[in-house]
Amino acid sequence: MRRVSAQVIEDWQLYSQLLELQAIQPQSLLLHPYKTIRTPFEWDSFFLYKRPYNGVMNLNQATFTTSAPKLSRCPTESIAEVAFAGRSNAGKSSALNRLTGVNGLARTSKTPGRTQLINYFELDEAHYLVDLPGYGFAKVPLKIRQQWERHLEEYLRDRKALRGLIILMDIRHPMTDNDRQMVEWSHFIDRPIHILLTKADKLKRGAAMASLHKVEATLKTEFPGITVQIFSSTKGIGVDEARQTVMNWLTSD
Ligand SMILES: Nc1nc2c(ncn2[C@@H]2O[C@H](COP(=O)(O)OP(=O)(O)OP(=O)(O)O)[C@@H](O)[C@H]2O)c(=O)[nH]1
Ligand SMILES: [Mg+2]
Repeated sequence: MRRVSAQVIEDWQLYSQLLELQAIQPQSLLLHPYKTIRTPFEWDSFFLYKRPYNGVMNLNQATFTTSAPKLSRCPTESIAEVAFAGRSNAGKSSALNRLTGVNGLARTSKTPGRTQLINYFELDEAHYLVDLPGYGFAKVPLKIRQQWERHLEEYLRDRKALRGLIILMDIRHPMTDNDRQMVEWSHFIDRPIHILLTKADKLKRGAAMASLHKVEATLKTEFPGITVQIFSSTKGIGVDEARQTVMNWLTSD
């Protein structure tokens, strides 16, 4: 029988635990039947075909690649990736689906705390979009939350391929304490940040613009260099602008 190291088994156990919390349903297993890793042996020799990078990148080529429980399990061949972070339920997975135009790419849910793993979507062999687990959701068990905070910190600090971070905030209550912590941390480690004020369709135009201007004023004084825009996955508001930022980061040297 093949042997795998204790570290592989430990990582696989963490993966399984998070996968369960993420509650992957049979439908999504059908969508990605060969991509759910069932044993530590498969986990150790996980292999997927990668689309070669031919100099042309298109967001709608995005396909699910893998789910990683921590940095050391993220794809090693990544040259450039853009991550989506934000409070649980802020609309990260919906934004990924809308920006790529691939329906059902990332799992969305009315129940907060659904994305528990670092979910990778490849555009080609070297470029990825990354759906990070949402922070600030009290119902996720404390131990998992602490573990996750450690892994998120490690990912943001040490992931060389990370070209930029899209931080999503609900336009009706942006810059919560958790959001602020996220912005401060990412700003500190010198990663470019672009904020999407999501669910803009839930506010009238005037109120949406007022929220935008308030966040802009805060950023100008406290976090110069960070950009912000309004966004709605449902109504398609701000999609082109957000796509442009993501593509610029992915193609920058
Ligand atoms: N009205 C409106 N609802 C949205 C929008 N974006 C997301 N939602 C809804 O908000 C809920 C959460 O969306 P998700 O995309 O799953 O949020 P998430 O940030 O990925 O959540 P976690 O994975 O739990 O961290 C779902 O019910 C979505 O349909 C939007 O632009 N407008
Ligand atoms: Mg999600």
